Amino acid sequence: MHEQYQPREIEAAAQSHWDSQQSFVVSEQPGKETFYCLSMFPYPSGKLHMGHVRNYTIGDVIARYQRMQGKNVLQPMGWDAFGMPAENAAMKNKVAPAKWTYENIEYMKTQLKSLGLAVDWTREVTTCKPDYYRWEQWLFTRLFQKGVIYRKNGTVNWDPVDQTVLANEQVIDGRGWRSGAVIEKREIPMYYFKITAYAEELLSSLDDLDGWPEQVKTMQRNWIGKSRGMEVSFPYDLASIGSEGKLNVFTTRPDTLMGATYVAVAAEHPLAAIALERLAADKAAELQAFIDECKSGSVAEADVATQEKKGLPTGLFVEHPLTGEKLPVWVANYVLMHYGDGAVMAVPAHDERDFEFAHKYGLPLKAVVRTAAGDETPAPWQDAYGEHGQLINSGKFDGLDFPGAFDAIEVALLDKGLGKSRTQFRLRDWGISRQRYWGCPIPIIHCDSCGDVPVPEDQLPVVLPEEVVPDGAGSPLARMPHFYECTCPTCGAPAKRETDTMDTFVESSWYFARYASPHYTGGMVDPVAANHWLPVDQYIGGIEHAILHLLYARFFHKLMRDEGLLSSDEPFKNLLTQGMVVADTYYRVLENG
Ligand code: ANZ
Ligand code: ZN
Repeated sequence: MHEQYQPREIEAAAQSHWDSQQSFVVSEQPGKETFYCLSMFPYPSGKLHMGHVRNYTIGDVIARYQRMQGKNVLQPMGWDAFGMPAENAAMKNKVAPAKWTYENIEYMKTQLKSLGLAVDWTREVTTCKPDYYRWEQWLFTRLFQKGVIYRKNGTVNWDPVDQTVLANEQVIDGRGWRSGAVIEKREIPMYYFKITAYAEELLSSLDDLDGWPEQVKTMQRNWIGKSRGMEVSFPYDLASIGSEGKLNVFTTRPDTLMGATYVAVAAEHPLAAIALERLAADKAAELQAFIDECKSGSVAEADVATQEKKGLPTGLFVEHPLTGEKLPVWVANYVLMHYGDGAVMAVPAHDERDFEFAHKYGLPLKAVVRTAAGDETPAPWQDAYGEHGQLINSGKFDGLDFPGAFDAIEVALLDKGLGKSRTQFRLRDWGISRQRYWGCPIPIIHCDSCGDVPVPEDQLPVVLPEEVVPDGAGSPLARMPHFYECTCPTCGAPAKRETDTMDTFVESSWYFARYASPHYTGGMVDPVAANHWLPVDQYIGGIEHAILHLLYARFFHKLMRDEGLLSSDEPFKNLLTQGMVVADTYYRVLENG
């Protein structure tokens, strides 16, 4: 026995003993209490970093503790292997993303193994392998047939020099990261998961997740963003617009209706097109230039929120639904076409964005909510007053509080057929089409006569060719006839295979379920094994995944439940989020060197 701990010797001996004994290989043992301990799987970026070590150590401690409690503990590991870094590395080093990825996996696996984690390596899952993603494609075809996946036009960042679509993070200050060209917005057909159909459940079942940090649940609630508001219609002013109709807006503050002093529409809104026809030539040209400007620039929500507010008057008017007063219609860059109705009733006294806009263009302000200090106007006007309060300057609604005003104004609008309350979610449907090479192919065939045909089950998987080195100019798959040329499964005519791949968040949305039966060939999961192990008892990972990954995984779990593949409602019973390791590691050199 050595006096000092000899890690190289002792750990190597212990690890080879565990290996030969298959100490951490587990199987379903009915009757024995199970514990599924899962750490978020790594992206094979090259080498492990301290964040990995920290994360996996936490998971390993929990797994070993539970084993010592006599439980049948599953602790699996795998690789989140598709993604853009592999394409970037490929372009830099002229090596295929597949080769780069597999080599990284091999190296990182030896690193992970040397940590001596109590992992059942027989369950290793690698998401870029066809035996994994074929089930993702299978589920896609099922959901497409059910209408849970659908196709519509989506807006993307288009790099006019590289002739390619860019991800939001590849747009830097409105320019392409490689070309430096000013990015344009483009509409292209994309596939969407109808996650909004699950918005209500994704929100309400958060209440059952007692083992999740409150902070993460709050972030998810805010992301889903349920708001009760009102649909309000502003009748067209016949003289200026030239036809009858109504402008619909969505507002969460119907109590401020009497304070609306103008309305603003998105650049893509139909009223903007009407304005172009009716304005004098010079004004129309100016408006057209502004609309074009709005269409360029990044599509990222954060960029839209922080950009300088700009707009132009259209010369059109609408009528206030309750007073009949004529309100000018503006086109404004802060109004989003794909949110609500693509138009807002602007209340500069109580909405920050409207305040900034009205201030810039000299539009009137009308205060309709008394401030907490009891003032009519927060003098001097430096900012909008966004709090709820008692109504003022609102005629018969004066004195009402927020809920009272909400109801009374709804009654008044219903009476005129110009509005009704509506629940709205901030959550959008999940667009998963990526014009990238290193991802799971979308299993759709486009036929001139049959339309979008899902690839039949016996033709799955649609295998991604691995010997490809992308060059950054669009997806290489779109230039590979032997990949995209095919025949229509329905009518047998020549057809074209979809060349877009899926968002890599799709793979990480169900890997936890695949670990229950990683070698199962009869389906996405073996339902018996899935129900044996799931839900995960303890999930461990970085806080940076608090919103998207966890929301998509919860969504997928419910999709799989509704396919009859598993029976629980939620994938992760307990969640532990570790912080990110961002600082330098401090160390001290001992006297002896
Ligand atoms: C009038 C108003 C007065 C508003 C006020 C707010 C405060 P959430 O909570 O995110 O759902 N809005 C509606 N559609 C929009 C669009 N397409 N683009 C940009 N903004 C839009 O927000 C709903 C609020 O966002 C709505 O309520 C509307 O502004 C704005 F004192 O209407 B509000
Ligand atoms: Zn066909």
